[in-house]
Amino acid sequence: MKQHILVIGACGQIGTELTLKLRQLFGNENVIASDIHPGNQEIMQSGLFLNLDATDATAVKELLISHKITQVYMMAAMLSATAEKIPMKAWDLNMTALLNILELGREGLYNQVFWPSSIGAFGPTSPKEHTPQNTLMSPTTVYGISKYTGELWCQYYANRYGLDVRTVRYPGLISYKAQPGGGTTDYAVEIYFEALKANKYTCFLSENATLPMMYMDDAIRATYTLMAQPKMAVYKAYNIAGMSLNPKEMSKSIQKQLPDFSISYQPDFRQAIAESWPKSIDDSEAKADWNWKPEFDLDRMTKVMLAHCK
Ligand code: AKB
Repeated sequence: MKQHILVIGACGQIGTELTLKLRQLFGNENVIASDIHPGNQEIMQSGLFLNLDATDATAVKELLISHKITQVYMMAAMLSATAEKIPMKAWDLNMTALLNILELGREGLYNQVFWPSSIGAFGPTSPKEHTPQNTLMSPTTVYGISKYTGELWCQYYANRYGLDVRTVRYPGLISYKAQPGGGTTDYAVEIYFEALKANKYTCFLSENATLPMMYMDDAIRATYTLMAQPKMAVYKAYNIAGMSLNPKEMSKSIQKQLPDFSISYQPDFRQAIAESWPKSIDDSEAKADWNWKPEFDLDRMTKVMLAHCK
């Protein structure tokens, strides 16, 4: 079936690369980018962009109907560090945007929706190493609470209304086309830009703050591969793993290319968020159900990042 795709939150870090990839796969004319802010030149020039507030249910509904949308990627969200500063706004944005789109799915206004969860859905009582997909969650950040609650809502709409909703739990994502904004894992992008600009970086996490991370190409491939699977009998929020990294290991990888690069550490409030999250992720269900396999390791990613962040 020909897809008419809508990406909501298309100009953020993930939305930008996802939209460009979907346009490549399905045709520029079949993938609409929408956001409250315009995006980079590539997004704006490669296809239709529409200004859309994800919390405005009426506007989202009109767009779904007028463009006969079949598939939605609901990427609008506030990330963990910003969310801790304005918890009620974060809750409102993250939950309203999701619930609007789930309700419109229940009304039959599209066939399939992707909604991203995160390793932030886990909490300090979840196992730290090889954190299983199904385990004690109990997140302690408002972002994590919104992600875990969002997973439960997706499961509810899948079970009760048969909605075709799909989810992966993204690790920290590393990319160069669009900057992340307001996340705990943002250091892993900043470090490359600062390495090239100043040959040094002051990190807001401590040197041993190990977290699950992934290069963006792998995350985008996981996303469209999951969406291409036949409808699943049960909703699952899939763990996907790429690498487990800390700032010290990243700096060593950069030093292989830029031997004079130096790093210092000034951990701030984001350190506590990082400490509440897993260090590594067990993604055996994604491997078994849809052959998930990451392609990028740290040094390969560093080479690509340093070549492009210039
Ligand atoms: C964040 O740091 O908030 C995000 C995430 C891990 O979901 N990158």
